Amino acid sequence: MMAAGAAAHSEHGRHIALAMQKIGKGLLPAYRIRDEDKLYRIAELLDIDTLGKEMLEVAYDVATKTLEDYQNQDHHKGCHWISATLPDKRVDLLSRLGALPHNIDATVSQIMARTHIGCDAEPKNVFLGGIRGALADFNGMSLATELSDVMFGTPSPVVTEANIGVIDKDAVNIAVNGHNPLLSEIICDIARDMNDLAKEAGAEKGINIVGICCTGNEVMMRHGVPLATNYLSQEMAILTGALDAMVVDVQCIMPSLPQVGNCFHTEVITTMDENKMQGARHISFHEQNAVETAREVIQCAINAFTRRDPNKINIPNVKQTAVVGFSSEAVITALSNLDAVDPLKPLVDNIVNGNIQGVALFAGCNSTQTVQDESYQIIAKTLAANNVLLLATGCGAGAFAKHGLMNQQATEQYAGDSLKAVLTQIGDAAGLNGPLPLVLHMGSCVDNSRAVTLATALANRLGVDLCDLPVVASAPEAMSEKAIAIASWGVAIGLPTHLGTIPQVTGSDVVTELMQEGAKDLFGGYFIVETDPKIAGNKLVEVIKAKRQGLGI
Ligand code: MSK
Repeated sequence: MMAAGAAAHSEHGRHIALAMQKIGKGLLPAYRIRDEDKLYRIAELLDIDTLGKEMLEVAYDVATKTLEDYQNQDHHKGCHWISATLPDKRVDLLSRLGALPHNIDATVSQIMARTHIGCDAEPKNVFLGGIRGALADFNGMSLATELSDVMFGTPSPVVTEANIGVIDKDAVNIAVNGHNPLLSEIICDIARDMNDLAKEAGAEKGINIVGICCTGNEVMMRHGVPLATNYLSQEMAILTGALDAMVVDVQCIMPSLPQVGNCFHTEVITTMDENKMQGARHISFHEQNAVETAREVIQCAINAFTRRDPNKINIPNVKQTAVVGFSSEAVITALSNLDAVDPLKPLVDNIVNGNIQGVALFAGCNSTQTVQDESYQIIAKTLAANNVLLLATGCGAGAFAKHGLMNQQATEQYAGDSLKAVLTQIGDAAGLNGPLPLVLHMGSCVDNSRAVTLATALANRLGVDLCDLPVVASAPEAMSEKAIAIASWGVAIGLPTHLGTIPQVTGSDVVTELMQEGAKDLFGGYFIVETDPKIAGNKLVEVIKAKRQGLGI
């Protein structure tokens, strides 16, 4: 599962990096570099000389050096992105343990080889091999996130809406579902051009793009596109009878969608040649013809709109305001309103004085083993009442957005007094006329690296390792292989990491012990498996208190 997760995130990252290389050579006119400052910051981070180079040349060099993380054959050299993004102390520890990958592809391949019948059968060795795969996942997601920001813009706070009520019966509704923003970004651009065509077809309000899963998170945080739903309820968007097309790319797409679509007029459109579904229309996407593909997809949706059966339309009137788009840069910008010279200082001071007890990152999916979205809310409310700052990504972010925990009212209602005071101080200084939202939306599941960037900055600032910080992670509904990879690197970088679903390891007492106590000794991070969300919330509060004691604060 760790290898599959690493492969999924890293293929996504490779796709982005290869596209950026082509942009650097001027071969993809539909795309451009939208965040030049970030491009140069990354170039510096990766030790790339930019002197006298054109911006596109720098983009090419950044993409090329990034792709070395898929090709390096020297076992003594680690991946560039891990070395550039984790604290030195952590990189040293992982290196001593032999847990650092030297090459993403080779690491995935090695895991597949060593788990073949008759190979690695020593539990700790298998576990550490898996951890290398998980760290390859971290590397793949870091580069995917950061290069996406360069190409599509670094998210900053934007107000939008979430839940199934964002589907509008008077518009041509197109859902973008999956993970990779390469096509959805262009669909957002081209939809503006084709709006009048939709009106001519009878859609009073033109085209309404809505998001599902993590492609939804990507376009929500960069363009304020409303989120219809997250993983487990993706079929429900079709059941409204008003979804004209669902366009999918990669990962977490239910193969049942075309069958559900057949009960209505909905076009289910696959776009990646390596991700097709029986019964779906396939429109092959390649960056070179991104605009034509986007036009074809949108035209399909407009045509489908004309075939709608009004008697089948039933859109539940549920939606919530959500303030989203808190990249690590956006958090630093918000903090800089309090201290322009040293933006981290207000955060550090409030953690040290206890106004903020700690930080929790919610990551991961929905699972059929739980009531959808419920445990996220229970754990978050417990932590918020105990003055813990909350961050979220992926379908966890979707859960909070849909249920009204990503707005100012939620902060007023659920945050403990000192947390509320800090969020209000930052929000007011940022011109929001009130607090920051209760849960900060950091992006899609590939964007978990954003939270690590923030945690690394905190650790470096305090001169400690990540495992010393009062920072925890929680995946209450972990389901996919990617979620297992994320949780595993969370442990490897030192975070106590809660899982609300039981991982498939309980057949071995040795591995079960290794994940919990054994991992603690090796990494400082460890798994906390707890299926009861009330108990899980309290356990995480206790962990944060213990970490504070360890720091003497
Ligand atoms: S989509 S990996 S169900 S978060 Fe990113 Fe959601 Fe988990 Fe898929």
